[in-house]
Amino acid sequence: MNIHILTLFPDFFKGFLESSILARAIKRGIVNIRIVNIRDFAFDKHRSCDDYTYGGGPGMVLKPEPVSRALESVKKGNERVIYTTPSGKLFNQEMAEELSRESDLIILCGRYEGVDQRIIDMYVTDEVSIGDYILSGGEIAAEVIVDSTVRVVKGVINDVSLKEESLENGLLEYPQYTRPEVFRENRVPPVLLSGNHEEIRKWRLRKSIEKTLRVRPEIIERRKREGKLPEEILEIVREIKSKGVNNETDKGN
Ligand code: 6GU
Repeated sequence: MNIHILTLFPDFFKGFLESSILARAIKRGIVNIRIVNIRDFAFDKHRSCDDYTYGGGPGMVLKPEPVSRALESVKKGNERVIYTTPSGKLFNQEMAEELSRESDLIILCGRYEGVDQRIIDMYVTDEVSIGDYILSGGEIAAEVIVDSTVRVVKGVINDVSLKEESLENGLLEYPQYTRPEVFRENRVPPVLLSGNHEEIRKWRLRKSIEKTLRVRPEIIERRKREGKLPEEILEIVREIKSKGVNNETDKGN
């Protein structure tokens, strides 16, 4: 997979590309990431990339010429061009999985008040936001998109861990423990030491459901509407609800 990231702040990506999973995927040749400095395509005297907004108002807008030249320099054909902006479609795991199946991606990092609309109209296939808050630029969003996309590219991390973690049943993760068995008088839940795999599976499922009902109840409601919750889960949901959702913690016992 080839990813081109177009930005006015290429230094932003220095540490990022050296981070573990990504660095390994790059080293193994599974992904290829190129950072393109938009300023290298600004040809006027001051190499300026932004200008005032027509119609008046605060903030600067990314000029179309340098951005289009930068895009043309990396575009091969009909690959997706993602523009990071707080007014885009909300990014999620499903999008990461969809993007992970593409062979080429271009990500244009938004800055200032945004980019000239003609760039969006002419080149952008996906306007993407990573959440309902404002970042000072699209670089962090681009990193989020690349990280979550690359780690689900086939062969980057092993299938078993992907399947386990991925909100496969749509629920949040159950609690995890490692040694020691007792830490400052707090024991690991005994069921996890029992060796009874079916009991462990049921305990984890219940913990996942409890946590989801507590912090993201809308996930359960949506999955229910979509008919995506198996009877085993529905039954536990009903049981927990009849007792009232435990609003404290997800401590083990
Ligand atoms: Cl993609 N860009 C900016 N500037 N802020 C954001 C965002 C993107 N997603 C959420 N907030």
